[in-house]
Amino acid sequence: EITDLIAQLETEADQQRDPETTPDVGIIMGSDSDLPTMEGAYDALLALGFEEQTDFENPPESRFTFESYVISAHRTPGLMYAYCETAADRGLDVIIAGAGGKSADLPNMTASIAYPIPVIGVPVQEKSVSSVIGMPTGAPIVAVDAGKSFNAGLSAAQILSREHTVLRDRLNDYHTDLQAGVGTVSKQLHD
Ligand code: RP5
Repeated sequence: EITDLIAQLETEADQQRDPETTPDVGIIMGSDSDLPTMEGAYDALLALGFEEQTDFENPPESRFTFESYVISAHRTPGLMYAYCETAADRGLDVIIAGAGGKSADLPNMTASIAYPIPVIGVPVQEKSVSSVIGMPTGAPIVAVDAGKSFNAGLSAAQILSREHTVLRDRLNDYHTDLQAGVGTVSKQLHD
């Protein structure tokens, strides 16, 4: 099954599709068990009007899309290489990669292999931080705080927004909404 998936990724890369029809953001994680942490990235992108693209051949309606895969640096290294090496030709602009445990190597290896596609690393646990962010000079990764990934989704949209004004507007709206509850006296405390 892994070999089928690798072949599929290579076929998709060969198609050289119009970037408007390919996923913009790839969300990958080392295990299904990372999903509760990685859902924040989905939530942020969905809130900004992205849709999940589950079928590479049939893009959803939204211009902005993401895909997601479970890929393990240790259990499926061949798949990790194939995903990273085909990422640019498959049209991805940003990758969000999360992994947990002390050997959280998926984000850092993805950043190395998929370079220069920007990779946003999500350390699924506190103990994963050093393996996600501890990169040698010349092999950069950007990362968010441990255990939550909403900001990773926002950061991915920020990167894309440099090219897409509509995303810039949506991020500004999000920021305005965010400020609405700040600086006011908490009603809850006074009720
Ligand atoms: C890491 O090992 C994964 O990213 C996950 O956080 C951790 C444990 O994986 P499971 O044993 O739950 O599949 O590579």
